[in-house]
Amino acid sequence: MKNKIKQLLSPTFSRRDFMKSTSAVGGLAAIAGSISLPFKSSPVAAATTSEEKVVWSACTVNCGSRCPLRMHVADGEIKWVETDNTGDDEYGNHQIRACLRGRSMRRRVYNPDRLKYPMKRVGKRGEGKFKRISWEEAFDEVANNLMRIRKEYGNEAIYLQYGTGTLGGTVTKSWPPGSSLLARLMNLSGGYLNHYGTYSTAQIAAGLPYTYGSGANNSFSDIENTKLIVQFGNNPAETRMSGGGQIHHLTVSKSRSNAKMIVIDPRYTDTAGGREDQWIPIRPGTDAALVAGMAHVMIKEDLVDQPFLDKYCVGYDEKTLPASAPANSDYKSYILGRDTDGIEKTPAWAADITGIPADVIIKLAREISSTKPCAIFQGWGPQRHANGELTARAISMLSILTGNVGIAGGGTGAREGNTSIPFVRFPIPENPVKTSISFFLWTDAIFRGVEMTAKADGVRGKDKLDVPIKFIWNYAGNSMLNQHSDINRTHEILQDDKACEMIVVIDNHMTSSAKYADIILPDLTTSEQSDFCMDGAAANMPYFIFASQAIKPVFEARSIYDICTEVAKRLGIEKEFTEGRDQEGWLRHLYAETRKADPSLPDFETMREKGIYKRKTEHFVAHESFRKNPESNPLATPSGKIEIYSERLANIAAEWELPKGDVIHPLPVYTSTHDGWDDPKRNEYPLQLTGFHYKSRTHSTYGNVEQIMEAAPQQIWLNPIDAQQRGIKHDDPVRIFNERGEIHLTAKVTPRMMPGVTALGEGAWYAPDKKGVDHGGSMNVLTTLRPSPLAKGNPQHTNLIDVQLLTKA
Ligand SMILES: Nc1nc2c(c(=O)[nH]1)N[C@H]1C(S)=C(S)[C@@H](COP(=O)(O)OP(=O)(O)OC[C@H]3O[C@@H](n4cnc5c(=O)[nH]c(N)nc54)[C@H](O)[C@@H]3O)O[C@H]1N2
Ligand SMILES: Nc1nc2c(c(=O)[nH]1)N[C@H]1C(S)=C(S)[C@@H](COP(=O)(O)OP(=O)(O)OC[C@H]3O[C@@H](n4cnc5c(=O)[nH]c(N)nc54)[C@H](O)[C@@H]3O)O[C@H]1N2
Ligand code: SF4
Ligand SMILES: [Mo]
Repeated sequence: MKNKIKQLLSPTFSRRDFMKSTSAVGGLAAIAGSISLPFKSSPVAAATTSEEKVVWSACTVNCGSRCPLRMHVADGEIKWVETDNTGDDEYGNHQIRACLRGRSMRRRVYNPDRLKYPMKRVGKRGEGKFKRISWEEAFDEVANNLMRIRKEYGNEAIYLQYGTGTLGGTVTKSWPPGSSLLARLMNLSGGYLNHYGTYSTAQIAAGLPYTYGSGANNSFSDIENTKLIVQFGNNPAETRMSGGGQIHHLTVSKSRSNAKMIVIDPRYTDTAGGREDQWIPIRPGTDAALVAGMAHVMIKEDLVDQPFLDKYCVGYDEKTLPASAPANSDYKSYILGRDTDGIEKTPAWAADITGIPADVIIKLAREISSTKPCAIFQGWGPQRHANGELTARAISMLSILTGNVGIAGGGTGAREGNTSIPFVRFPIPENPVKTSISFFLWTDAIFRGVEMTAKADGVRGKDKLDVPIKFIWNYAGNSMLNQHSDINRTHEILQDDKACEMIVVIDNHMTSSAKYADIILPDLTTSEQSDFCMDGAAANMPYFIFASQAIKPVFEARSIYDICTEVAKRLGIEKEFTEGRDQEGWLRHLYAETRKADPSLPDFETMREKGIYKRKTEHFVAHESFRKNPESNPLATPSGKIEIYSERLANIAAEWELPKGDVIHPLPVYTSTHDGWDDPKRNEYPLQLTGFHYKSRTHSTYGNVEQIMEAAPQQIWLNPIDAQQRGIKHDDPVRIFNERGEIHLTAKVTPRMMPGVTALGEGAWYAPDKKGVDHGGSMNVLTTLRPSPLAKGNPQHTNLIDVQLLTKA
């Protein structure tokens, strides 16, 4: 492994490697084989000088950070990669040092999976058989199908798929899709079916605003003012890596306050990793029960902040319940068992559900309520569940009950906050189509689109969908397959090319999603073009990067700006699309607009030369002005207060059509769910399976860099007790399965995973054999397409499985 890491950082990755490995790869083998590429017509243009130059570039993937890369280029080739060298080690002027993924960028640029030419599907959809076509053919094919489908079904049949592969760019920005160049193109020609919500934050973003009117929390930098940090399923050591990432802010500010840190997670995470004072493993999907058990202690022992609850909140007790609410529907009554379910939410009750001993729950409740201020954060792991909307609101209850909202060192219980430097984005005309669906229901919208309604499926802007999805633009996304749920079912839905008639994939690599394309358009990487890059989760040191073109485009790859311009030409809207500018022209224009609003920013040429601009801002304290004066600074809730009881949710619960078992509730209650710890299905599939975002990849991106895969291999995490029961030892090959699919992988047997629960890093590359068994460890083989109740989002961490030792047949 040591060797591999050395290799990863070494400058010797030759052009020949690129070529050699190219011809060794499945889907592209046919192409590479049929077109011989002599060395002299290599993909990388010959340089006039062998002198090395250093070019600022960036890693623009969706990991929550965003890192500058300095590309060392000679002979027209990236030889090696460094990162930020501006600033120093002083916090606030620190270097934004890229993680190992970003530093392996040239292995993504020169990857054997790299898409080289436009291609057209020749086999069945999903088979991965393509033929090379010219760009002219490709553009004609795309434009003609767009016009045909538009005419036959209307613009509502055209969908922009979720894709976050290059959300850090400006011209190249892939997410939110409504801010992408494709949205500009489509909105100039009739519009497209939009989506709301994200795979990242569906449940918390849908739920928490009912409580606070927003999802804001204090910045991590504010931890220097706290006494106690509590992290619910929050793992910035893996999900916000790098010198610019939140993990750096957490570590520094924690060392300044010397605050104690408690980590609540079914896994012992890298964020715990010796920094924590206590790790409390919890059964996935049960945080709301833990909170209720703690609330019981706080109420019984008179530890709640009653004046705060009376002044700032709605529905803690009868006093502040809205008039429309039935008797005993307040939070205190729920906890004390005076509501309709009649169950007292004692620590013992919570212990049965969460797997956390009652005495630990009691001690935690006393500690959180007696240590002031206390900073509670939740990652997005707890909410990526079948009851995630309720869980997100429940966790925030701890901050509310203890009166920690709106003060330095306290917080709201949401995810940590960020600041950014305002930047003018590409102008996107309004979408003439007003309909939108949940980002997660696009597969439904393909096979039963016209059955989908507002009340049953969360269709917005209309009572129901009029047409199914017929055309998909998939730009910088692998959510056509790998990142979406229930891969086997999704495969069936996509394979029918009479249903969705046209899929256009614009990517750098032959991903599993690209295999489902009808037309593949090879895009440039960030290294092959110029762009402004930003929007990292950077606490109180926001920054942006000017990424210059480091190398010429490889093979026939073209930029998204070019691609959209060519399609616009065929749709007769080229002038409207380009407004007479090229990519550089737009960068200059957008930056000039940005500087108009903020003349203190460096000029364009300085940015190009210096590469990065950083700014130090103050701590961010969420809802500080509300805390100071709630009358003049109300929250964005209907009452202007913190709504523990939400009248709006009570109305939705009464009006919406929900499948059996789905719960929408005005209070942040605990509910049990399908595929949860107490689902009867557990007799058959006894282990819970959660996902997590893994350091070896950003979702699936970088998942084909061999050296990184070896440094942090894909394995299923399994507690020694569960392993022993099954005769499994560390590194043994295992079958992982449920009713939806099967994966073969090796086991990581570790006490870092709580008993009864397993975990897989999400995003591994799906690698099915002929029987459909995945050998890549892509966990969406096992996840469900059933959406969560309120957000209609992805419950991708709620799963039941079994694991068996894989014995050779
Ligand atoms: N089971 C499970 N599934 C999950 C999750 C989970 O926790 N569990 N997490 C979900 C979450 S939070 C998210 S955000 C989604 C992410 O899902 P996606 O947004 O689909 O993320 P990636 O898999 O990284 O796919 C990004 C794609 O962009 C491509 N790409 C990278 N750079 C460029 C570029 O410059 N140009 C072009 N054209 N393409 C580029 C990459 O090759 C890759 O195919 O996954 C979701 N899926
Ligand atoms: N290296 C890397 N960084 C990334 C990404 C990546 O793919 N790779 N993806 C980026 C993106 S788009 C996103 S949205 C974020 C995702 O950020 P998060 O959603 O916060 O990340 P996860 O790892 O899914 O979940 C965080 C933790 O929650 C735990 N968890 C799961 N279920 C529960 C539960 O029920 N209760 C509790 N208490 N904990 C639970 C998991 O074990 C995990 O340790 O990360 C971003 N950063
Ligand atoms: S993957 Fe994230 S942390 Fe790593 S270099 Fe890229 S932007 Fe930075
Ligand atoms: Mo995400």
